[in-house]
Parts: sequence; C-alpha cells; structure tokens
Amino acid sequence: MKPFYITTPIYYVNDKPHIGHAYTSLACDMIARFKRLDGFDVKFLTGTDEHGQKIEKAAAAKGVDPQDFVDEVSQSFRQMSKILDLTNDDFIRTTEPRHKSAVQHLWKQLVDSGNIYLGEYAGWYAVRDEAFYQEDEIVDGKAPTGAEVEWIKESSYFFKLSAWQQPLLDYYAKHPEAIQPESRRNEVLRFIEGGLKDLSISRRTLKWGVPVPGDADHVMYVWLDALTNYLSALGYPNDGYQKYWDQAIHMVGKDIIRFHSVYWPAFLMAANMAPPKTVFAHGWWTVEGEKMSKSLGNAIDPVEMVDTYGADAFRYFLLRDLSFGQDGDFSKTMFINRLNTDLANAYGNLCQRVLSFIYKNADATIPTPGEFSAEDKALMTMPAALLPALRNSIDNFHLHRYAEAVWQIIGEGNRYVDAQKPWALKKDDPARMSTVLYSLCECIRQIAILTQPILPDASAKISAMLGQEKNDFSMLGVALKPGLKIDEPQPLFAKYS
Ligand code: ME8
Repeated sequence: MKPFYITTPIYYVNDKPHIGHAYTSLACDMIARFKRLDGFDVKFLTGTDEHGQKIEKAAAAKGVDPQDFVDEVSQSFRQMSKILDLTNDDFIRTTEPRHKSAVQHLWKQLVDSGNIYLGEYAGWYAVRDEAFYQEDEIVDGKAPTGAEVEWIKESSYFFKLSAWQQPLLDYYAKHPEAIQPESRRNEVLRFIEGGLKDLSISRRTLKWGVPVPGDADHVMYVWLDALTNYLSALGYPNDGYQKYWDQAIHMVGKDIIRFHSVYWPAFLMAANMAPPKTVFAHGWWTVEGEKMSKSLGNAIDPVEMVDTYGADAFRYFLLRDLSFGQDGDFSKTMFINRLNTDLANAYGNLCQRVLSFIYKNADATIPTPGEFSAEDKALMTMPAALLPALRNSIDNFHLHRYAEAVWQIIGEGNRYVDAQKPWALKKDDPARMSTVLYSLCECIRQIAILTQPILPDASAKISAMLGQEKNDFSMLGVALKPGLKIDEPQPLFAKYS
C-alpha cells in the first residue's frame, strides 16, 4: 500500500477549540478517509502545541501550573477529535518525551551543520502570534496581524535563515506543488525574495519550553519546537520515519503559512532533510460577518454544534459550503438552509422514499430486477463513474467540489424516482417496479460509499440498511444482492426551522 501522510497544525492550548480548528481538522479527516477507502496506507496526525510565552501567560492568568494547565486544555482538543468523528491515527503533544527528544535531536543536527550561532536579539515580539517582527513591519505600534508587540533584548541562539534564501527559491521553482493554492505560493515567494534575516530560535527569559541541548539557560523558540511535531510523531530520528515523511502534506490556515513554508523547510534542508511535499493554506472563517474574538464571545463551539445538529451535519456544512482555500462566513441561516436542502430534502429524502416504499410495498425485501432500461443503467453506473473526478478533487484540494458532484447524482436519483413513479407501477407493472426499486437501491448503495469521507455516520447507516459490510472503493463495482430483508427505515437527517 502506498503511504500517505497528512497533518493538522498542532493547536495552541491557551483556549478551547472553535470552528476554525474544527475546519482544518475536518478537511484533513475528509482527505484521510478518502485515501484509506482508496487503498492508501494513511497516517493522519493532529495534536497540541503546549510551550511558549502565550501558554505560560494563559496558565499564569488562571493561577495554574503550566503543566496542569496544558494537561487540561489539551484534553478539550482530544475531545474535539472524538465528537467530530475524526480518524486521526495519533495525537501528539509537544510536552511529551518522544517530542522533546526529537526536537533536541534536530537542534543538534542544526548545530552540527553549522546553522546555529549565539548572538543577541533586539526587536519586537508578539506573544499572540509567537512571532518576531522587524521594525518596518510594525503598523501603528502593532504587529501586521494586529497583535500587541513587546520589545525584547536578550542573548539568543540564531538560525542562519539568510543562508537559505536562495535554496528555498530554487526548491520552490522546481516544486510548484509545494505551496498551495497558488495565491499563497506567490505570497511566500515575494516574502522570501524580499530577503531573509537570521531567525532568533531561543529565549532566555522564558522557562516554559524545551531546553536547548548544552545550554540550560535557554529554551527553544516555540515554533522550532512546534513544527518538529510532524517528525517526532513519525518516530524521528529512528529509522522508518522517512516512509511517511516523503509524502507529508501539512494542512494549515493562511495565518501560519510563513512558518510552514519558509522557516520549516529551511530548518529541514539545513538538517539535510526534504521539505514537506505540500503545504496547503486554507482560508479564514468569520461568524455572521465578524471576526471571531474573545471580546465579542462569538466563537462557534464545535461541541455545541455537534450536540445540537450532530457531527455529520456540522461536517457537511463546513466541507461543502466554502470554496476550499477561500475565506468564508458562518451564518446560522445559511447553515440551516444547507442542512434542510442538501441533507434532509435531497439525500435523506432519496433514501427514505425508496427504502420506505420497499418496506411498505415490496415485502420489505430488496427486489429482484428484470431487464434494465437505459435509464436504469445510467442511474446505476453514475456513482462509480464519478470516482476519478472525486479523486481529482481530493488530490487538488477542491474539497467543496466533492459534495457538489455527489449531490448531483443524488438529484438525479430523486428525478428518476419522480419519472419512474414506482407507486404507479405497483398496480400497472409490478415487475418493472422491482427493477426500478433495485436500480435505486444499487445507486444508493454506491452513493453511501462515496459519502463516507464527509458523512461517516449517515453513510454507515445506509450501508447497514442495505446489508453492506465492506465499504471501500473496491466495492463500488460489486453489485447489490437482491433478496435482503430490510428494517423499517428511520429518517437520516432532521429538518430545522
Ligand atoms: O497557530 N478560520 O495554533 P492555533 C479558519 N500552534 N481556520 C482557523 C481559524 C479561522 N477563523 N482560526 C484558527 C497555531 N484556524 C500554532 C500552530 S503548527 C506547527 C503550530 C485554524 O491554535 C487554522 O488552521 O492558533 C490556523 O492555522 C490554526 O487553526 C491556528 O491554530
């Protein structure tokens, strides 16, 4: 099986998860699920970023020891994985020994290759972004992101980032797929071309971090620490990590593209390792037209959403509504509209009307078909024929197009029911009714295979109704057996007002 590796950012544990974190994780889950169904050996990683000044401050504000604080908040991210039905294979925390030893090993590689030196840092630092800013980047006394900055002057280890400007440009010229979408790639290239300065990678005035090997007065800069999680979870530096590493896809929000596409590949090249295969930066969610913020208290809580609407509904909206890569707005009205239109009225209705009809009018048994008409054949071959296009939308990160395409077939299914009128055939031509109902079940069976990456729960229920146990893509072409007794179907999706 071909290896496949996909990662979410590791989230800061200064606060509980919101819709933005859920979004990145869901996008990765959809891709990971698809790749497993398509026969890949998948590793899907998520986790939490637990060191640095931001976390130290958040713990102090609560009057709690940082370790106790991160232990608790990290749990809420683990919980998010569970409630969103994520299939991550691992959950890494940067306070774990396996991570600390990996990051210290990487540090030593950077020292040995002559890429680290001791100097003095004097400049601006934004705790919220955990980022250093140049004088010319400061706008009205703040970071370009709007974060508060403070002046820092202290002894610090530096990474020779300036030496990696040309190698990075050369690498990106050869690997256009390494930063996506293209607009982000251009943004990163402009930044690199603007000139790279050496990067401060340790702090003396901070205790909450991974100690610098050989100098206990310093802890590592939180981004060098955090980025290394993608390797430590693979067991780096032990043998075997390369198998997945060569395939690495980092899914991130556009806020952290610079860390992933400038600093991280430079650290890796300096340690004689390959940069990640692809960094994809998606867009930004606002809520009812506003930026999410603590003061507005308008963050959408995934736990509440799933409690009210179920994981499938929340997953569907996020993975369908927004053109993947673009910014988007979460509005309650749009959310409810989508659930009603696409889930209850389209997919739910197709399954319910067909299976209920069979339950009530066809002895609750999947009927034996007669000869198929051209319409029947078209209906039954459509889902499997869509697989190459779906593969394409996953491989090119056009995630919203996936549901768009599958829902076209659901629409065809509903139109077929309207046109064939099985209720009329019951009296006039029962043999034809059996063929029509069988064709519909065969189409629904395949649709439920295709919807698994987005709607794991509903898809499993539909497959179970049709007596299907194995549901990977190899089953698309294995025709449904007639004769199975079905239970009384229950509605799959609620309607909301
Ligand atoms: O940056 N819309 O962690 P973080 C879309 N620890 N996505 C959003 C979002 C929004 N409004 N808000 C957050 C960190 N995200 C570092 C990462 S990785 C080695 C270290 C998502 O908790 C998006 O993926 O601030 C963004 O990049 C990430 O959460 C930031 O999470």
